[in-house]
Amino acid sequence: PERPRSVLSIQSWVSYGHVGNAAAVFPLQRLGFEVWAIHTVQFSNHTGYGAWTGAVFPPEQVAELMEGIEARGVLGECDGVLSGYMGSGGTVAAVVDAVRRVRQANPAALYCCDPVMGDVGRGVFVRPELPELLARQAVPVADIVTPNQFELELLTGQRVDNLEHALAAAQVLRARLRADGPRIVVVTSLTRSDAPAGSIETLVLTGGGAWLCRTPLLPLDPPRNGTGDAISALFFGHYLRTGDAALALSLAMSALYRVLERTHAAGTREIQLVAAQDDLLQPGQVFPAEPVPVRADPA
Ligand code: PXL
Repeated sequence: PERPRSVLSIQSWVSYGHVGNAAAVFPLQRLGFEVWAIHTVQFSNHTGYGAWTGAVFPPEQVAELMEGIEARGVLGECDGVLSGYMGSGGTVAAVVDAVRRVRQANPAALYCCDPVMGDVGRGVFVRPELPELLARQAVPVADIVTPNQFELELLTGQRVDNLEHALAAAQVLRARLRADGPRIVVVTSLTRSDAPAGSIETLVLTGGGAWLCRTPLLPLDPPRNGTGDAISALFFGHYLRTGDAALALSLAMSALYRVLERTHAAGTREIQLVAAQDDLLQPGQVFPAEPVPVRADPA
């Protein structure tokens, strides 16, 4: 019998709307994954509204839930760990320990770290200790990192304004990932000065090359929270399915574009993942991933 693929997803939960696990669990399920969700916080809604209710869960709760899952004897069935928004600094160490436990049971499991810290419009929107903790503890054990342009600048201390800058910063970050893994950097929400006007891109850098995928930039104002969470989940899911980073990039960007088209048409503040569910696995319009020349790695 062929067991289903499984992903452990450690992120925020919101009752209303779609960010964190509420933007990642359903897309991964729609791609055919069993999703083991651990929530780092439980809020009424995302923090972009400026007001919310609910609580940040203590980091010990992540460890407690991991112990419970481990006691079921199933950790070896876990194909990947995905992490996103953490409510507190202590949660970073708890996630790193969860990754360690999973790898102990399944050395082939991959860890995809979305270093959720902020974005261009809002600046840093997480607790101030998180950027350094993510950089010091999570990035070095990750196989895949999915910063947006703002987070790539924050992690590397380099300005990202054009394609050359983006590739250079991605290479710096790539060198900090776990050496035994595929080492993939995914830069989302890339709007560089040398790209065609009215477009938005995602850049993927691997050991085998780099690719860009470009879609039209939809006039979404305010910006829709959760798009980064959804694209990380979609990229990770499509990569685990196919083992092909360029294909995963094309499918994830295309799916997200269809979601955002629906969101624009519906005029909703929350991304329309449910309405666009048929596009998550097989997007109705596919934007290609174009290879980008990479200067030889001096390492
Ligand atoms: O999309 C990132 C994110 C995740 N989780 C929560 C958030 C945000 C961004 O606002 O508020 C709870």
